[in-house]
Amino acid sequence: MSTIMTDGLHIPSTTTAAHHSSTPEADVGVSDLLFLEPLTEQSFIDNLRRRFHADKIYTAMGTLLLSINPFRPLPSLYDEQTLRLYKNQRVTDLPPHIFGAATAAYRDLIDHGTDQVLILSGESGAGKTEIAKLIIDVITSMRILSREGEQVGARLTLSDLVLRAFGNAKTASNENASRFGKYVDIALNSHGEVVGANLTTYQLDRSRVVIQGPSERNFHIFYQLLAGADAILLKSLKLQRNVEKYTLLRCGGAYRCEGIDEKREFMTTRDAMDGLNFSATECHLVFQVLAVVLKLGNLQFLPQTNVDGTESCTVLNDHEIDEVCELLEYPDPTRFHVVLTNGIIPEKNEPTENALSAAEASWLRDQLCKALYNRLFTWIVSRLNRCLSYSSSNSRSFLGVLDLYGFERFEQNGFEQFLINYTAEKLHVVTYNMIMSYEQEEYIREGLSWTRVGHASSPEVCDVMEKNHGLLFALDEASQYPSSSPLPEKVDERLIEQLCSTNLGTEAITLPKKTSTNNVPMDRFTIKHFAGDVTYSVTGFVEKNIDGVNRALAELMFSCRHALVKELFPDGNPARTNTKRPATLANHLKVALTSLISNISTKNAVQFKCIKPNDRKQAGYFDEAKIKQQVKYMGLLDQAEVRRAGFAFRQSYENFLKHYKMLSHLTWPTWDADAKEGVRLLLMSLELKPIEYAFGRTKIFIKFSETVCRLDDLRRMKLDEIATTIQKTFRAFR
Ligand code: AOV
Ligand code: MG
Repeated sequence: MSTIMTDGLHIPSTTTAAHHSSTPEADVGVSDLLFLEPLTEQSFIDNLRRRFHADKIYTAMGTLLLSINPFRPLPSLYDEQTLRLYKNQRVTDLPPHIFGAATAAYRDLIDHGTDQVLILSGESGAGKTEIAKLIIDVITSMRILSREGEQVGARLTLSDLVLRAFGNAKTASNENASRFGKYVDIALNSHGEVVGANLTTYQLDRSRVVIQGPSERNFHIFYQLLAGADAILLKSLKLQRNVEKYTLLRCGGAYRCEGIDEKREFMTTRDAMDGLNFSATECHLVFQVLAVVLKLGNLQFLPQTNVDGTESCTVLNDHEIDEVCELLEYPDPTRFHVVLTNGIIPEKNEPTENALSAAEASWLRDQLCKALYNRLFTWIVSRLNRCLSYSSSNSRSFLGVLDLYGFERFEQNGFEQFLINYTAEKLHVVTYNMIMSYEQEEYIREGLSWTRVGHASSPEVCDVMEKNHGLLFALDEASQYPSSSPLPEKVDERLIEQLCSTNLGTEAITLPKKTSTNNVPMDRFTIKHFAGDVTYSVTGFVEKNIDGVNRALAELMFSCRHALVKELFPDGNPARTNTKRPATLANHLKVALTSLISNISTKNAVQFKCIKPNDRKQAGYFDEAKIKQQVKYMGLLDQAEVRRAGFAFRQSYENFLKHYKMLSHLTWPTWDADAKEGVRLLLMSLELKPIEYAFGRTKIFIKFSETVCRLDDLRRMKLDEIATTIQKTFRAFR
């Protein structure tokens, strides 16, 4: 066991504060892993197992909260009474719980005025989105003082339902996987009441609209619509109830989600839209876009060979085009047909000399489906934001909740997994280093005697991806094709060849090595991610990376009378010339993540680590190897070591004194000498034990969060006392 010196004090790294609530209970292990003795990988896992089998899905690690997905509802864990308990009692006196962690972050924001960001991490299906929802429920219920405050809470819940319907889908690892990243910034006024929120979403997995992996589905809303729309609505959308009629809904081979009543879900989504003041017309416009996507997806192109030997095509099922035109209020189906099969707006309604082959036209059709759905999703998010908006003069502090998609590894991994795992990699480096690097550096900088524990996470994978002439750069360069026509053949293989020629291969990335004698396929590469190696098949990378939409299609959409579709395609306005390079998704994501990370680094971060107990999504099954792997790649043991030896709270002497000086007659009401000396006197008069704090160069460090809670309780009591005295005095003078 290592010992750590702080300001001359000898602090054993295994603190056993008697007042802490985490005394081991016979069968359920310790509730705070910082108090686990001995702290080894096996004891860590055993402790989690004991708790898991006793339905104790939450375990603390200081201020970090671990949760294990129970894969079954545990309603008694989240009832009103439990919520009230956590809201009204000191959270450190209660067992670890998401209600406690959310309440603590809220109190920190109110008591210390520090903006908070609550970061959820864990692999796909670990339970991040469920926890994010619970956090938002707690925060919005903390202080409701007005009807407006009540309304914002309800709207946030409804927004979540709409986002789930349009942005989630069944994947191989999660029946309800988020196919977009989400950051919700909740704004609070000076009374601590929620006044509004802003949603930022990251990169919707739009390829899913046209293709899904084995046993996967398209976005939930399509299935909900077909199952839940009444006969009149279906008829007006020119849709049939049978899912199998739609190519885009059956390519993954899975139509149903275990235990989900699609019809009821549709009512829920529809009610949520109503509750968010989507007008009946708006809802209808949205459903029409969905119908258009499904019908376009059904279009089949019949190849034709021209007299000169070139290929062209014609649409086999023209009636779908007629119906699409009716839905979009486009008056000329023949012209629509010509644009789809030629890729340009023709002078007259006749095929051009550059007619597209059937494969090219199918490619164009898919581009249009993806663009329609993706732009619809973006429109919905901005519509939700309008509904949640707040005035900047009424907002004083912010609490953000970050729920990005989790690490994924399937048998076949493509561009979607590449973006998802790049995001997970970035988040891992940032969250791991918050403790393993920045935290320890601060102790050293502040002059506390500190022995380094573990090592910072190597940003090598991110480096190889982001550096000049790195992977993302090469992908961006390879994607500089106009979005007006299909890509040349073997464009993906050329990307790999390009990567090989720049010697990008390092320990973090393995590229195929082709020699004159072997015939290694040039279609895959492997990245050594924090959570394991993933081999990506490069097929489709370039195409999926290009975000633009063919100019002629954009013009076609803009020229429809359908109010929403017209709004979704401003780039189709012929009066607008666009000389910009087409956007690429990977690059766009890189910029968005950089901005997100710089935003969260200005806030106090609270971390939640979600663990998936098994890959079978089975309740009660604790797959030890699976859990061990997650504990390892998240670096939880190292983090526990730093946390148990480190400090839960720190603040500059000036701010600490300003905040707490009212607690001691030695510093209150007037203390204008040296702040550090003031803090020393203050702590002495509060009779804090030396083990509870350490003096740094510019800051005071407090070891346990309980100590801070105690001080905050005392401060609140003191403020109440002062308020009562003022009231009494005021009454006496009246
Ligand atoms: P994720 O957000 O981490 O995956 P979810 O939050 O969607 O994972 O959880 C997956 C499923 O596990 C949910 O649909 C629930 O059925 C179940 N589940 C999760 N947490 C709980 C809980 N606390 N109590 C009961 N059941 C739970 V992804 O979005 O795939 O990365 O992209
Ligand atoms: Mg999720």
